[in-house]
Amino acid sequence: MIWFQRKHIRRTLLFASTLAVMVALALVSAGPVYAQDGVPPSALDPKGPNGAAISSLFGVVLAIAVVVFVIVEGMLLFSAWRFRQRPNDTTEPKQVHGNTRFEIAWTIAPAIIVVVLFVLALQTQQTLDAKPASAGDQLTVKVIGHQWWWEYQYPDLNITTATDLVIPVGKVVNLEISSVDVIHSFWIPQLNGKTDAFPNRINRSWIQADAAGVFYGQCAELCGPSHANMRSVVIAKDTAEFDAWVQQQQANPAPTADAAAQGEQLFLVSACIGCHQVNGTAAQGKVGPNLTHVASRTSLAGGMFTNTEGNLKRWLKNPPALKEGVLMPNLNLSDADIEALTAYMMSLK
Ligand code: HEC
Ligand SMILES: [Cu+2]
Repeated sequence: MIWFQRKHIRRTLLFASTLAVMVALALVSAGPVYAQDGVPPSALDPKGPNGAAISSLFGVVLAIAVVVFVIVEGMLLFSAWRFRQRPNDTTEPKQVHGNTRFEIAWTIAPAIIVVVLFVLALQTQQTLDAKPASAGDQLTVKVIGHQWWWEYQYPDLNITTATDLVIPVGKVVNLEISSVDVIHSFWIPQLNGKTDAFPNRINRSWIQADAAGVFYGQCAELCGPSHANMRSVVIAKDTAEFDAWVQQQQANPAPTADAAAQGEQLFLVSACIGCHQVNGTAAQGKVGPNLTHVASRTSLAGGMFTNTEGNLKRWLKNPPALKEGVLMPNLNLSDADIEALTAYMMSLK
């Protein structure tokens, strides 16, 4: 008996100290600072019809789970207390085995619950597939996963951009989701559930934002070392603002300042053009994000950094040092070249 108790105490101590070490590690390990930190996207705070359908299904499932939990735990605690050993108990309790009525009950009850959940999930699935009857004018965007950033092409508007998906408020936006390399999964928790992105296949989904706002997303399929650094930002704009954005994106930018013009010249004779496109120039590379309007985006490198002069410089200095496994190499640029290239990038509004 004493031996048992000592062992018990040892185990408790071991468990408590392991927990303490884990908590300490979690607090100490400071990861990179993401553009979206402080605004964790929550599927339980939906901002569009699809997000709302998913979140209300979650509410129902949670309610059922709470009822089951209370009943099961309640019975467990009650039995442990009611049938506990008392000081003057000398005989063993009555030994029982099996109870047909109970066994039938606890087989049928969960089966009914599972069927109910199945029907509810099917209904929600239908809601997600059907577009609202009122949906008039719609927009189509091709969402293309790359290791480790998302590309967006607006075929009807002739726009290509990355990381920031700009959409008009209140409109159905049809997403044609695919990938150029491995399997990714496009997920904006407040607007819709996950949709896998496969190479050589288009998966369709749609989103609609009820009001103007910024909704963060995260690649939801392990896709390599920088999977965690593959984020996305949906920016829903009112019609007038969206139209202004479209016009801006359709125009070819022209660097005005001297430093930017110098940077453009350097860019056009550097390795950059083998991987990046800038509309209206000789740069037609397709490996990295289209940079035509890079300065108009809120974040860089798959949403890892806010798009600032300082972060652009840090990026050009040594991308692999900032992003694990990144497909943009360190080009060993001099500080003067980084200045000029950054001025050019910042002129690409
Ligand atoms: C071998 C191909 C390659 C070369 C060469 C290259 N890049 Fe990149 N670049 C990429 C890739 C891939 C990314 C996306 C990386 C990521 O986010 O995972 C990228 C990202 C960027 C970004 C961030 C864009 C955004 O929207 O997130 C900038 C800016 C950039 N590159 C500028 C340059 C400049 C300037 C040069 C030349 C000095 C250059 N790149 C050379 C492949 C390349
Ligand atoms: Cu991923």
